[in-house]
Amino acid sequence: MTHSSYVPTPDDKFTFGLWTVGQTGRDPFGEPTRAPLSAPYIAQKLGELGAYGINLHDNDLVPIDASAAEHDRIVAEFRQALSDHGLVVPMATTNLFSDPAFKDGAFTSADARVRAYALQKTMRSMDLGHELGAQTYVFWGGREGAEVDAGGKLLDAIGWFRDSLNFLADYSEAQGYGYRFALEPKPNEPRGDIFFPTAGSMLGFIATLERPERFGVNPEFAHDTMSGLNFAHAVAQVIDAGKLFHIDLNDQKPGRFDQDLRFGSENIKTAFFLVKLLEDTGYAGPKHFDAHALRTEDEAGVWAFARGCMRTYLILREKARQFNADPEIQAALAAYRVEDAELADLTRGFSPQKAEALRDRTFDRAELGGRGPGLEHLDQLTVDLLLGTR
Ligand code: GCO
Ligand code: MN
Ligand code: MN
Repeated sequence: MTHSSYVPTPDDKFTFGLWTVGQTGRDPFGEPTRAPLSAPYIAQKLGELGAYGINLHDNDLVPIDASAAEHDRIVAEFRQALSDHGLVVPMATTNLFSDPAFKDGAFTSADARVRAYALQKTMRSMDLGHELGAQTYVFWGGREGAEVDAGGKLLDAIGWFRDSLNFLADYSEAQGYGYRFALEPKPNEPRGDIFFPTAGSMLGFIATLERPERFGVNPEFAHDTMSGLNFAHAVAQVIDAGKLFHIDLNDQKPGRFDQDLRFGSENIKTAFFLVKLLEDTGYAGPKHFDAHALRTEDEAGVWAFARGCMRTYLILREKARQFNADPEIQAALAAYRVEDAELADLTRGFSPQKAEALRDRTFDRAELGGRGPGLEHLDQLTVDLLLGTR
């Protein structure tokens, strides 16, 4: 593969949030290390780099206290920049975490006024997203959680969250927006514990909504990794449920604070199996890099970060193709699986006769337990492939 084949085009559907490349390096202990970048300038730079689109929270673009006239001017300038640089806004979301009003939750606040304000802010943000052409609307409940449970609202919070999402799904229909909603789980940070911490918990919750077909999941690499979970496993379950509506790609060391590292910079094997999963199953949605440059970096480092996220995805995509086409790997994979047509029939689709036949069947446990599946060999072939020695 030549170097140039790892340069993205909009067809690759790579997206960045305004808040990702626009992140200024502020952290809980230190001031920004980079100057803010304007939204039109971000559009120009991402267009040059071959990205497909830009995602945003309402207040990434329009300040929370902007007048109607300012709103219109800012949105018009941004739309112009998007069209000048061939970018779209596939996903929009609401900032329900920065303002002190949301310090104890937005949709799950114990204060009915805060819950109503969160609903109002989200409707306005959905209007903005629609104006910009967004079709996916993400809910990340950064403040929907707790440090202490003394408030006794655990069950209420689930109900309030459900009421809000049902209301907003109806709003989307009433306005003719047709949004698909993607719920983004995270275990903690900024709250000590965030409600609905995993993809599986979101899937369970979606089934309780009035319009479950409008809701899916927006899993994020770092969020599962923070808890020591395997992100590719989580995404497989979301795909199996038909609920992969969006995906946030980045990287993270397990057990650390929320690092939002460049995609593929840390857990290269999980990143590989994730890319392989997305490519093999034909995921066609945007691939959103929800990450930011290291705080050490200047603006050049920001664009090196953005290029790196996309380049690594493309390299891993090529590696996945190589994996699928490698005869030795495919032979090892075939040897790993033991298929048996008679048993397949017997174990799929219950009937009393099948149950009877299966009960009477004799299995050679010693033979089953003695079989070597060849996973060491297969995994080393994968490592060789990833390290470039195959
Ligand atoms: C985080 C989250 C956010 C969300 C974003 C869009 O850990 O901070 O991943 O970046 O993805 O707010 O919903
Ligand atoms: Mn995150
Ligand atoms: Mn995210």
